[in-house]
Amino acid sequence: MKIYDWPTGPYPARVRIALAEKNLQSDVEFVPINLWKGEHKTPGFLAKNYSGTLPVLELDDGICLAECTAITVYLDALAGEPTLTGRTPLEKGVIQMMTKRAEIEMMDAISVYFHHATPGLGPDVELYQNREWGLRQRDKALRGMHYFDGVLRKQPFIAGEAFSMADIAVIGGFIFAKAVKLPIPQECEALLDWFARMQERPSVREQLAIVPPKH
Ligand code: GTS
Repeated sequence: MKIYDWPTGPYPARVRIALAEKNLQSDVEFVPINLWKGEHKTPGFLAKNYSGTLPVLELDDGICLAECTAITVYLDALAGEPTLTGRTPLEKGVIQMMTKRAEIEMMDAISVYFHHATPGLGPDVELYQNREWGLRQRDKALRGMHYFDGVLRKQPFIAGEAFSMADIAVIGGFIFAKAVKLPIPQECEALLDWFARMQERPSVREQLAIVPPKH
């Protein structure tokens, strides 16, 4: 298998964490795609992923899977413990719901902030920017952090009693927040405690230790 990725990218980080949790890193070859040069918008890459985003998992027969959630579901089904996407129908449903919520309410909102209200990937890649929209999405992400803080005041993990793909999605949001210098509000104590606990996991520590390359 190949993974088209960008080593410090917050979305690719989600798949790297899932791979490490499932002990599958040695089964994949990482192929770097330079976002700053717009390599993810070339016709060749768009043929692999119509959305022009990373990460993409390419199987040995050439089939490509995009979207962190879809890739994680696939990887989870390949190997044993820990289960990242749930065992019972209810667990599976809740994990999918909370993963999507982590994207809509936090990670994707931070991404819009980055692409619209900061220089983003630079003028050659950011062909349209709407600062007002970006700032609104930044505020939405901050509201999302408060929401997840409330969730974690009642349960140890984002989707309930066990670590899952939903925790990885919020960790991805935190990695993005750090990259765009958006601090986690100090009053979100349960969220910050949870993040400290997440960093006890080697899969997460490994991602946080990667130093962004110069571009
Ligand atoms: N919904 C997608 C997913 O879950 O995979 C979002 C993927 C995404 O936005 N990836 C970023 C990207 O390709 C990569 S990174 O910012 O995390 O490194 N961004 C480039 C762009 O032009 O949007």
